Amino acid sequence: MDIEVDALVVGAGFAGLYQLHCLRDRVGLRTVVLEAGGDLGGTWYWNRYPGARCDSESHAYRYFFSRELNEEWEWSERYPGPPEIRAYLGRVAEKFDLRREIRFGCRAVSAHYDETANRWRVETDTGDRYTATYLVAAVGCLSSANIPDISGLADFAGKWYHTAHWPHEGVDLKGKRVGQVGTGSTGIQAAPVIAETAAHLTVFQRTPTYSVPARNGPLSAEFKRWVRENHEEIRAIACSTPNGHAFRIAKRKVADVSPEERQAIYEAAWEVGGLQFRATFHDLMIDQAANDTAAEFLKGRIRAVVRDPQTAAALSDIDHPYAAKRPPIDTNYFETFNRDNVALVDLRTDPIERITPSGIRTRTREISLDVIVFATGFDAMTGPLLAMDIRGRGGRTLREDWIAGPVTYLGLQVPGYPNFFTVTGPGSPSVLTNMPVAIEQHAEWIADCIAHLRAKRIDAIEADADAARKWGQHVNEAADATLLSKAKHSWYYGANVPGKPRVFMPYAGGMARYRRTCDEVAANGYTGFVLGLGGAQAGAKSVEFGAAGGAPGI
Ligand code: N01
Repeated sequence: MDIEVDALVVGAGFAGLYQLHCLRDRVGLRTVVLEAGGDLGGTWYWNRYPGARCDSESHAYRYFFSRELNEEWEWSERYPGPPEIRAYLGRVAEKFDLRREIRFGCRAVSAHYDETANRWRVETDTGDRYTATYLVAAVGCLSSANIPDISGLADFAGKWYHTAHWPHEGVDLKGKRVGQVGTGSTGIQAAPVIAETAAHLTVFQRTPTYSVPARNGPLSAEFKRWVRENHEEIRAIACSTPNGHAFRIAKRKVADVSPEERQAIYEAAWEVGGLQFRATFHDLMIDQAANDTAAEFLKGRIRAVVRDPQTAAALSDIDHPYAAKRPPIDTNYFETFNRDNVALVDLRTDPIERITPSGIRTRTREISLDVIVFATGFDAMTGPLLAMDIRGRGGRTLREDWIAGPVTYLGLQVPGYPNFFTVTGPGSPSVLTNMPVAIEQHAEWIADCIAHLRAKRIDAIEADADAARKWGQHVNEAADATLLSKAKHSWYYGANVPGKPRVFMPYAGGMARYRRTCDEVAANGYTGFVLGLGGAQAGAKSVEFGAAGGAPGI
């Protein structure tokens, strides 16, 4: 079936839903959303592993565009779990009547730009063909599962699962010997819950990681009322902090306080729990000596909790600054290693050699398993985009153009791909922020941009190649100005996927600063973009982003 629309949005998570609302209801475009999953939710549709929970606090993990929506909705816990987030998105879809434009179970497999017609031609795995003037990828940053290529997996006689494709009906782990590979944010959430039901859990750890207790719990009636009554204040904080969370980063530096005060600050933050721990000092992410103090505090906590000294040493021998890799938060993660039915394998000293029919063989032993859980993360940021066959001008593929790493302008557009937008694409703050805040800013910017094009009868917008090159430089400099650059083996650099170019992908200059840059670009006539096919109505191209330093957006 051939279907003609104004705008085609790919993905029906937080990003796709709001993009649909903006384009259809504010700009007045005929808009359709293609969604591979069977329902709304994006990452929250797929990630149903034991212990899955958001690590942004619920009062900030939401849309801010509608006060009425927030007055009607009440989160039950400090951190929402997937069912509650899906229920929230369901309410949003119902309130704004979004479902009728969404095609579920429909994966976009290719998107080719037809230069003659100035249209995007998109094909789906259901055989539908769409033609659209504007194409918006709202495919998420962490939606392409990374399943490690460990030899022997096909011969494993038990069952194996990746956390991001957890069966919706659940997995009965009762009485099972489970091996969990991976100890990032996901693995740290999953292990304590798996350990409660499995007969035995072996955690295979390649890189030890810091974690701070989440301290989840039900929200009091008083707090819920405060959230309802302070919509604008919460929004103002989330939109002005570098990381999009509803808490401010302290202005003080580590050296401003005595060691005793510092200890008291860390202890208080430890009790409060969650990502606020990294907001205790302004310089934690830019000064190694400052970061060392937080790192030592957190390593000390691991050693204090974990009783077996060898296990404690393996868990706390962390090789990167605190929060240089995405910092997990947990509920009883380190405590789990005190259970009789849990063991840790340190892959740095005893690496996996292969998977056998009956379990996992490391260099020194074979561990018998009924179930393997891969909590091994994602081909982040570029993975979901490159999974589609996207072709721009001259039939060039995005794969070719990104062979050395993603090239974007503001994480919003790619040179050579007119009228194609990415929501929270590589080069934008995205994963370094509280995602809904970054998503809202992008969806609104894209909608305003398209409204501008239509009002001025401009047929296309395309990132200028030179502006994209300069932006890429700026993204690198922003990362280099922080300690994020000290963890070159993180997924921020694509290091978790063999063969992936090592390029720092998100923008570390902070969400608030990024928002200002995007606003200035638009206000100045879309500097750095070429307006109109052939550049006939080219916008000014000269564009400066200033020095890269400043509080990082994490
Ligand atoms: O993935 P990860 P994740 N052999 O890449 C290990 C978000 N998130 O799913 O560190 C053995 O962080 C790998 O080891 P190493 C959040 O942004 C949000 O945990 O590469 N091990 C690592 O331990 C987060 O950062 C929430 O050496 C292998 C683990 O697998 C992002 O998702 C919740 C391996 C992967 O960690 C990704 O987190 C959960 C191999 N071959 C996640 N390959 C919220 O609450 C990989 N590993 C919002």
